[in-house]
Formats: sequence, structure tokens, C-alpha cells
Amino acid sequence: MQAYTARAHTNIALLKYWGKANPQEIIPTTTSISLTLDEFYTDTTVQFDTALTEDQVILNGETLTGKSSEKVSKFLDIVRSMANISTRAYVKSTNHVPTAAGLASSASAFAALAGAASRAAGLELSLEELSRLARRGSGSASRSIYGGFVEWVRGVDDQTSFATPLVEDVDWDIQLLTVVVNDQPKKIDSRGGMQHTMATSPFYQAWVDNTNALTVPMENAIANHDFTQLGQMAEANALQMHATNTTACPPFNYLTDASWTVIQMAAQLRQEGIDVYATMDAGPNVKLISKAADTDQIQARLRQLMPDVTTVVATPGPGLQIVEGEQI
Ligand code: 2P0
Repeated sequence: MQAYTARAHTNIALLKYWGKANPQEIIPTTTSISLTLDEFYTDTTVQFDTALTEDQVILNGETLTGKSSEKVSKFLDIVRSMANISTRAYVKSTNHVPTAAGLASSASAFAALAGAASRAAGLELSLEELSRLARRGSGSASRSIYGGFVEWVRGVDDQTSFATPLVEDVDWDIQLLTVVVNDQPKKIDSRGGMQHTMATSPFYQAWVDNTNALTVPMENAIANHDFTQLGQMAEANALQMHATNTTACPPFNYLTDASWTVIQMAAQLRQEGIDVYATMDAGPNVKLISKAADTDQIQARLRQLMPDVTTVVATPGPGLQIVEGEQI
């Protein structure tokens, strides 16, 4: 069968997904809103081949085994059942996401895999169907089907839970400046972390209610290019998400002293008139929602406070691309 290659860009949530109403089908408890990034993406080639007796998965030049390869095979099983085939596949994937930046790669990985695998299996899925399929690999992947600002409507089941674009071509000044802090704490993966928090934090339901109540205000801030409103809501939502982790039982925490230094730096810069806000995911790195015009000032302050820290600037990026063959 013909090989297909897809490129999907990663995304960062401004309104977060943190918990599943249905873990089997990955139906979230909250609607989330994200920005797809230009600089970081995954390229994945899939070819189904009757000569194979099992799926063969190569990530960044290394053959995957064990749990990681099982996760890909399980996802391919969904595609095979949709296409009514049982053929095994050859999957070759390259992540263009700097590991040190700690930016999520499962979003771009499963969006690219959904695109390449579905086409290689002979399916012609709509973007809505691709978003639903990508969601079943990793929730945040549902949003990486589209470029720009994207909303994943939580829905209630497989049919109703998918992402839609809010603004695909972002024509105003907004960027995410990732501050890569060095002191990586013990890793708790997001799947396990969100499940534990949901089961044990007494504040979890309050977080869900607050997040869902922010959906329309955040849509409006994006439509109005209201950077300040958007930044304020995103920072509050991120801090509230992390508060559910520190109030889980037993508690855990992705944020370190270095993360807090950056969060407090953003607050100080705002007092000095620079519009900059922090958002954090399942790790200690802080993404500063900022304007290109302020990059130099933000980086200068960072160098004063944390001389060894590195930064990665990312701007809004495009949606999924799929081509025939092994090159994109
Ligand atoms: C998000 N995160 O909205 C949130 C904020 C991390 C913090 O989506 O279990 O890898 O595969 O659906 O998508 C990371 O979780 O989790 C994530 P699964 P996923 O971006």
C-alpha cells in the first residue's frame, strides 16, 4: 500500500485540559483552548505492508519496543478497524521538538500519526474526524489538527468531543517564550498526574467549573485581540490547575523554585508596564505569553535573575499537512 507522510505542530493550552470524564475514549472534563506553534513539529510516515507480522515503529532513528510501541500499535488498531484491514504498518517518526524545551510532543506525535495512518489505510477523513481520531491517541493531539487558536469542545462522547479552529491565521503580536529551567523534578506523566488529581483533590471540581466558565470569555478575548484579558485568564487557569496538584492526596508539584522565579518575574514586569503572563504544563518550564516587541526586555531581566537559563521563542503555527510518499 502507498506510504503517506504527515506533519503536525505542537500546541500549548491557554485554557487547560486536566482530567478525563471518560478515560477509555479520552473525553475531557473541560473544554480547552490552545495555540499551535510554528517552530515545533513531528513528521510521521506510515505504510501498511502485508509482509510485516507486527508493527514496526521507528522514532528519531530508534526502533521502539515495549510500552511506547504498544501505544502506537493500539492507536493503529483503531485505524485498522475503521479501514477494515488487519495489515501491520511501518511507522517512521521524527520529532522536531527540542527535548530540553520540555514542550509536549504527544500532541504533535498523535496528530501526525492520525493523519499519516488514516490516509495510508485508504481512509479520507474530514478534519473533524481526524481530530476525533487524534484525541484517542492523546487528548491534546485533537487540537494539533489545526493551526492558530484552537478550541477542543469537551463533548460527551466520541462523536461530540473534537477540536475546531477559532482563528487559523493569527495576525496579531502574540508569542510563547519558553523558559527552560534546569532543575527537572521527578517526572510524573500527565496521564497519571491528571487522574490522581481528579480522584483526590477536593478542589478539582471547582477547577473544572472555573475552566468551563472561562471558555466564552477566552473566545471573546481572542476574537477581540485582547492580549491582556487573554493573558490574565490563561495565567489564572494555569495556576489553578497546578493548585489542584498540590492539593491532591498525596500531593505532587510540577513547579520548582525556578518556575516560581519566572512566574514572579512576569508579575514584576507587568508592574513595570510590560504585558507578559505565565502558563505551565506537566513540567517545570514556564511559557511566557508575550509580544515580540518585548522579547529583548524579558530576556534581559531573565539573564539578571537566572544567568544560566535558556529560552525558546515560538510563534503561531499551521495545521496538519499530509502528502503522498515518504517526504514532506
Ligand atoms: C493541555 N496537558 O491542555 C494539558 C495541560 C498538560 C497540562 O494535555 O492522557 O498528553 O494522552 O490525553 O494530552 C497533556 O496531556 O494526555 C496535556 P493524554 P496529554 O495541554
